Amino acid sequence: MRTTARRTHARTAALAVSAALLLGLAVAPAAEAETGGGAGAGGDRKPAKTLHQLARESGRYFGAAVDNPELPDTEYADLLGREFGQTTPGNAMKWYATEPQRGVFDFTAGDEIVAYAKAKGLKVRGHTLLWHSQLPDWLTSRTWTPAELRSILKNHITKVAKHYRGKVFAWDVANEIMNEDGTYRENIFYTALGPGYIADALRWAHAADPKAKLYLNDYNVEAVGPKSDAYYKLVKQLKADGVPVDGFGMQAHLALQFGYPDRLRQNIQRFARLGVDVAITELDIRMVLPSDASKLAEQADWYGRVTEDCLAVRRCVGITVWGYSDRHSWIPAVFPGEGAALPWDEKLARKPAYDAIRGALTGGGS
Ligand code: 9MR
Repeated sequence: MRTTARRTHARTAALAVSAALLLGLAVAPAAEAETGGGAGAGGDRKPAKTLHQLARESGRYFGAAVDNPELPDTEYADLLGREFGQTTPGNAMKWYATEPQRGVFDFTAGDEIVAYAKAKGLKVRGHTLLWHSQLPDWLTSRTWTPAELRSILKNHITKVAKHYRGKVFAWDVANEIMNEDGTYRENIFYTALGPGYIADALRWAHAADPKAKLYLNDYNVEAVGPKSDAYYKLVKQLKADGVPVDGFGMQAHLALQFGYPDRLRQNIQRFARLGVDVAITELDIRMVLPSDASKLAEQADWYGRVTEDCLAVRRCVGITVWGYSDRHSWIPAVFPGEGAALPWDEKLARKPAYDAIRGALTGGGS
């Protein structure tokens, strides 16, 4: 139903444009209408609001991840500054980058993103204080006693969170700590310290930056299922124990071939009822390549639905897309033969997904 309605609407819009062209009417180039930076030729046309400005109207943010090597691509980076109100560093704040040697901290890459964000008026989500992946060799290449590992983890979290105090508004404190079946992932911290490392990490992060919103964050948790159930139980327990947990991040790396997570809205709602915020933290919607009009229409429909599902719950505070153009995306390297996952294409032209997000943010569907 929903897909049909959206497609019908898209078709109607396309027909209207064709009709206007036939009649010789001026049709504003999309980029100009979006970011014209001023009035149109007649002086009476306001530039269209950006995705973030629209999200802002309901008290939310609309953001995108960025990685340091992308910043010199100024055409690309300018779009980030123009369209979004929030950014997440794709890699710059991960352990391998911030503590490349034991006790030796390097904030160069993270600071670069923070400076860029500040210059463009974007707020920053910190990502991530604790993860099983992208750990430095010094940490993974030998074994540690539980006491050593606890002290290493505490020091890392404390130093990084203190450095970015006042510069990030939220942290993904613990990233991807559950298995698909809802058991704890046996990362080096779990193996040495048991599940209590998660509460400790949250407490240390809170001590270092009392104002930052502290999140648990994972993928494949958008639907209701064993993995999201495990987080639900964990967040409930942490709250009951007075542990500082403020939010649950649903990464939302979706793929058309696996179907839409139908109970996303209900899932967001149940976390909100536990008294935590929810954020869509790493949204992208990939497809098996090549893309075609029907896949792009389905992708657009999904982008619209995710946006609507977030908007439907007061405590869903914002949406971050993981990159924004197919020019720079992690997907083709990890899932060969898949991609085209973002709302802008390689040439930075807006895809149907962009209009669908916009439609959802303006309450008119896509
Ligand atoms: O976008 C990140 C990419 O540049 C890295 O190569 C990759 C390494 O695992 O991590 C990507 O970001 C991940 C994020 O930190 C956590 N959730 C999954 C993301 C995609 O892999």
